[in-house]
Amino acid sequence: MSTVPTPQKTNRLGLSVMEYKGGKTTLCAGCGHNVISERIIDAMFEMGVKPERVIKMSGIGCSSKTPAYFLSRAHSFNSVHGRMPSVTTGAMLANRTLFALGVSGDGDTASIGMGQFIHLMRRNLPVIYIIEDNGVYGLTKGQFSATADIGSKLKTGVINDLPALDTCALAIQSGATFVGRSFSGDKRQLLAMLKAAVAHRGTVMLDIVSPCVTFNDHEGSTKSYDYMKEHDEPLHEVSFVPHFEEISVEYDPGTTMDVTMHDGSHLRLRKVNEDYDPRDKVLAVRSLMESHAKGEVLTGVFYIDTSKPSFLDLLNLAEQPLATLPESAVRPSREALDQVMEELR
Ligand SMILES: Cc1ncc(C[n+]2csc(CCOP(=O)(O)OP(=O)(O)O)c2C)c(N)n1
Ligand code: SF4
Ligand SMILES: [Mg+2]
Repeated sequence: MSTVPTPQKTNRLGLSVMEYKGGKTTLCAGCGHNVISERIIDAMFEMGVKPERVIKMSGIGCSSKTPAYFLSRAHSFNSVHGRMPSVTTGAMLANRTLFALGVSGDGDTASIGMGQFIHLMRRNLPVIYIIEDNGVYGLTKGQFSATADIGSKLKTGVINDLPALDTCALAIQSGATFVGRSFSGDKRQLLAMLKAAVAHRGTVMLDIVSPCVTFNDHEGSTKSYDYMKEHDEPLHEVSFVPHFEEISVEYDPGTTMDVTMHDGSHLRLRKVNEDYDPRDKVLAVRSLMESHAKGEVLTGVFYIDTSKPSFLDLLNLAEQPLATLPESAVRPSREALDQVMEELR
């Protein structure tokens, strides 16, 4: 009896999920970063993003190694520690048709890369910037990073006596237009947020708590699986309807906020506790500060602004990617240069 092979599910580009995979991970088994790579694969597949259009950008760290483990058909640039934002900015200016996905760590972002991070947020460059946040420098054997909470404990018994930087509050204040926090262990929320991130045109900053099983998953850590299970406080239930799918589930405006995104997709936030408007910047920062003071880890989409122009719009760049413009279009003629020199005399 012959068995008929089941046809593989394909997306709107006719690609199977296999075409979104990458190399085999070399990270520790159980590392939260591996789960995030899986969700990125799912989100890109389900949104039908063409892999060849994607530029995977990263800095240095276990987290920054992960672009090797998804989308092997995409372009990839593993930059210097903390310098991914400037390399990404350059790449996007050279070719505005690319789709930028940056993966960083809490060390890569909140210490050596902080200056670059803030300026990237401020510019609202179209990029999805992910921080795989484990509160330690995993690659260099688990020292505290600047996102580690005050009072959290290393395996060696060392207590962190400095306050944590909140990268979400910083991103909102600096100018990013889609900011949220999730947890690698919350499959549904993370996938919905990543898909919405794909639909956004501007800087998306997602801080994803991602436990380091080797150096920061013990009792006394505030970035462990157990701690997150007990303290994760979802602000709302996040769901997402892409523009190419028919809306099949109606919603009650009294309990759910529907945000229409640039491409016509819908981000739906069903309230869990109280009214929350993710378009209110002050409320977003206040909610983050209040929940932190209560010892909770607030997750969800904190802030979204679909009206602010992206950096590429602001610069009024030519539609044709700069990288493909012929020399005749980008090189001033001798006459033009002579004229400039004349004017400077
Ligand atoms: C200029 C420079 N300084 C220091 C280092 C050492 N170093 C490598 S990775 C890293 C921190 C990585 O931490 P994080 O970004 O949180 O990534 P994780 O490994 O935790 O995923 C440091 C300090 C380096 N590679 N380059
Ligand atoms: S050291 Fe930590 S962050 Fe690095 S791969 Fe292992 S579990 Fe992940
Ligand atoms: Mg880290």
